[in-house]
Amino acid sequence: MANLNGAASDLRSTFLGVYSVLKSELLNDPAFEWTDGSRQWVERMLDYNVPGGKLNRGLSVIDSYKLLKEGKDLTDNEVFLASALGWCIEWLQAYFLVLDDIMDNSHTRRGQPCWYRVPKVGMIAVNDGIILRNHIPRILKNHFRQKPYYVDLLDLFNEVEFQTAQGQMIDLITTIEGEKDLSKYSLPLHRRIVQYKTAYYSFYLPVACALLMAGENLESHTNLKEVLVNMGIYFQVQDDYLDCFGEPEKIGKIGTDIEDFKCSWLVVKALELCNDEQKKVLFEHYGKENPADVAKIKALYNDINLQSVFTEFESKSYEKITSSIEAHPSKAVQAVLKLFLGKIYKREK
Ligand code: GPP
Ligand code: MG
Ligand code: MG
Ligand code: MG
Repeated sequence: MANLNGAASDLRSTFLGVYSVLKSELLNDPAFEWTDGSRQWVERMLDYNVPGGKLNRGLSVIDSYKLLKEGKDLTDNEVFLASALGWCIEWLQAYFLVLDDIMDNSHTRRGQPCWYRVPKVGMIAVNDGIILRNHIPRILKNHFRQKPYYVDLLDLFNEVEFQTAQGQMIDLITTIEGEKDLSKYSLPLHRRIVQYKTAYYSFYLPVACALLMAGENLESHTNLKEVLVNMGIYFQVQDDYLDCFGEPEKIGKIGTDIEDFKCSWLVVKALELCNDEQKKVLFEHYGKENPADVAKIKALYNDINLQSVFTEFESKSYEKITSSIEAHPSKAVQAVLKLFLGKIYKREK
């Protein structure tokens, strides 16, 4: 393979090159009797759902591994393996998003219709989600079976998937039709949801993959995990904020949290800040499909200045996370964490 140790701008194209390799292995998986039709379906499904995002999670594995190696040039093989792990996370993300969009009744994702909304896809998307999920252990088997950390990798992906599904479960059961009750929404409930549904797979998993590759034992990195989970919580608060206040052209999706009665950071803060009259508006109009109801909620969010409440939260979180990073004993780990925080601070997409 060509030189894999290029500048940062080349990293993305190197990473995308690895996607093509992994995809073609999966499309020629000897465990299945492929037909042209089935191969075309999976290829289109992968191209539609796997590589089109920001790729932050995937690229983070390579960045983390580099920093853990303290600047030593990586071999081509190391770059390939770190990229393959990065792609496993992107596959996991694709699997989650395909199914999450069905559950959230979403319309668009990454600037295009959600996969289940594509003509002729519909509920085949559920099985496509399962296929995406099944690809992960196949990639790991193809490239990591002989590694001493293979079992730990499998266990890590299983544990993190478990945590995410638990978070998604609480996210969903708070919105059950007929049991909608805003008075149960609070900051601790919100924290519990987002810690599980987002933080582990988005922030802890990439670094944990890099640590395993570097021969580290995950049990000895509890501090690091805590900082990453806090970063993940901050990241999901941003996601909640952008759902309402972001520009769909930038975030690539149209928000549905108000319609879906989600326990979003915004509604939790609104409940905390509003007066009795505004509380009535929230209770009456939150969680309804009708655009007029949604508009009432958005107007209320503006009345209580939620945007500046968020801006305040954003700088406070940045300060807190930065000081917890600086308390970390290892400079290499500090560098990893600072890089991540820098990438998400004040993000607009
Ligand atoms: C993000 O929530 C959480 C996930 C994508 C995890 C889904 C987990 C499953 C087990 C399917 P979100 O709904 O706020 O994300 P978005 O705003 O991108 O739809
Ligand atoms: Mg969603
Ligand atoms: Mg969701
Ligand atoms: Mg969201």
